[in-house]
Amino acid sequence: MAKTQTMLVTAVQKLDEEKVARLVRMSLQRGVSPLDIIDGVRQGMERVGALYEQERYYIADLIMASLIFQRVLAIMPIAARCKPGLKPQVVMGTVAGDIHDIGKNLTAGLLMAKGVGVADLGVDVSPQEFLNALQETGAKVLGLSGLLTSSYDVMRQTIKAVAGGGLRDSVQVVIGGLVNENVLRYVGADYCAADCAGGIEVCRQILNAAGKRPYTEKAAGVI
Ligand code: B12
Repeated sequence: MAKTQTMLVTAVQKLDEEKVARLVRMSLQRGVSPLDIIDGVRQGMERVGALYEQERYYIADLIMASLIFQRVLAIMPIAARCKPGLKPQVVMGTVAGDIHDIGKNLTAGLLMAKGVGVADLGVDVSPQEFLNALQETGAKVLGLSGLLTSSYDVMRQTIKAVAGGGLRDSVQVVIGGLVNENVLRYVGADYCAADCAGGIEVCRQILNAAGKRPYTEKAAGVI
């Protein structure tokens, strides 16, 4: 890992907002890709999460980490490239009971930047709401985000609801967040993406009719 990237991961871990902003600007000026920068910030946030788990950080620290991430996104040249008003090809949301949305927002934003229409349903989305959106839009990809262990059951219920609505054969389900291959099998999804680069690639492959191919990024090791 390059020195600046290592410094970035550490600055996020230490919740040093100003240093993070400085390092992000410096990396952009040096031509580091926004996705690599975001990955560095994500790694720092994983460390924040681990410290919280060890009870060395508090909930306020998780909130601070998410504010730092939002600031990084504001510095990134992503939002400017989003094209609103596209026909939704992907329905996406964070499943019921879960309000983590940074990764989902990032993935949806980057997909739109690549010209893919996304119906983003937000957070705490029920299985029925996902089904309704698929029926209304005719989208062929369903993106489910979840970062809580309890979200796995909700993902499973959502996929069952899609099947109950007669859409399971025509809709490909991609899960993201704190997921891995075991979660993929448990919930009955088609693809699993642990980062947005992989998620975007898999959505594009599906939309280009590349067919069903199980896909996984790094194992998150949560189950
Ligand atoms: C920031 C944060 C929060 C913020 C969320 C702010 C927000 N607006 O999202 C706040 C403070 C609100 C929060 C609250 C809670 N949190 Co929290 N949080 C985190 C933290 C530190 C970072 C998550 C994050 O944003 N990462 C950065 C993004 C960019 O990464 P990402 O989400 O993984 O997304 C990437 C990919 O997964 C992918 N992706 C994501 N979604 C999708 C969807 C699709 C379709 C695709 C293709 C790709 C994709 O693309 C992204 C970019 O690469 C994690 C720690 C961790 N290890 O992740 C804990 C963590 C997820 N939280 C945790 C917990 C326990 C909680 C709380 C229950 C705490 C509490 N006691 O209240 C609450 C839950 C509230 C709820 N009902 O949801 C635990 C979950 C443990 C578990 N296994 O269940 C974690 C793991 C921390 C820990 N180690 O204990 N949290």
